[in-house]
Amino acid sequence: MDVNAKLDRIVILTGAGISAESGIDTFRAAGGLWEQHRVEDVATPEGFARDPDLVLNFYDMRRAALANVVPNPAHEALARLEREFSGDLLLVTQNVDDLHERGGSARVLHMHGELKSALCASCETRTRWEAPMLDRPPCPVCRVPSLRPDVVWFGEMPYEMDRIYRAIESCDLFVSIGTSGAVYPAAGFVQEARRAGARCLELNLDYSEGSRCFHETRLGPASELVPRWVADVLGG
Ligand code: BV8
Repeated sequence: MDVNAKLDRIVILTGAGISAESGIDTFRAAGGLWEQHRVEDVATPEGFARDPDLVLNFYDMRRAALANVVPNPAHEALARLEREFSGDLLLVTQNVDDLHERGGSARVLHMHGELKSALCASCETRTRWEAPMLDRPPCPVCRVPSLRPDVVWFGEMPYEMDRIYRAIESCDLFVSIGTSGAVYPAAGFVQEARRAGARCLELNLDYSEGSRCFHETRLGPASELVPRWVADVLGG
């Protein structure tokens, strides 16, 4: 099937794999983030309540590490698609890094939040944030020292789910890039897209848990597959 046939609306979902070649650890690769820390300890509200210093330090380290990495050609290709594609494009990322933005994408939906955002547990304000949180800085709005990473943990509701489902319901093409398909509700988006009649394309280094749901899976590094796919869409 020609996944790039007549295209008016594209929804893209990215995961840790699109940032892997920039040097950011994925979650489930050998030596990845979840090998160094149990998910339950660092990516759940219960883990945060149990040991806030461990969790704040885990995210402080990841936020600081952003200064040492740069976007790769896959991020830059999606920014080119945003600039040059004449139809509707929604870029949804599960990633909490800022590489899509630094690669030139202006409209990015971070469904799992962002390292460079702080959420106040007292007044629920979300604030752009670059500094550590381990030293309990006061919330810029209510001044209470109750900031947490503005990141969606397991058991918490991802952001803008209604907007995402509306876009999936009406898209011609759903493209998944660099994700294992291990975490819901993101892992279920491809089923929603198929139900809505969209063509579904997967660009990934390996087969994922959702590969059987895609019309086409292309295996390889994102820095090669994504620029080639974008050139095909824009040239087509
Ligand atoms: C929720 C932020 C509902 C934190 C993350 C069924 C339905 C709904 C929910 C559930 C369900 N079953 C279970 C649940 C609960 C749970 C869940 O899914 N659990 C799993 C373990 C089964 N889901 C949740 O809790 C979610 N919330 O459902 O709320 C609700 C309802 C009512 C009331 C309240 C709530 C919230 C989940 C969000 C968790 N937060 N991240 C942080 O970053 O620290 S999850 C994290 O892992 C990522 O954000 C991502 O979403 C997920 C998967 O990671 P990937 O990005 O895919 O990375 P991974 O390492 O796994 O894979 C990398 C891939 O890249 C690989 O395939 C690899 O081959 C590829 N790759 C590597 N290199 C390259 C490459 N590809 C291309 N090029 C390369 N170079």
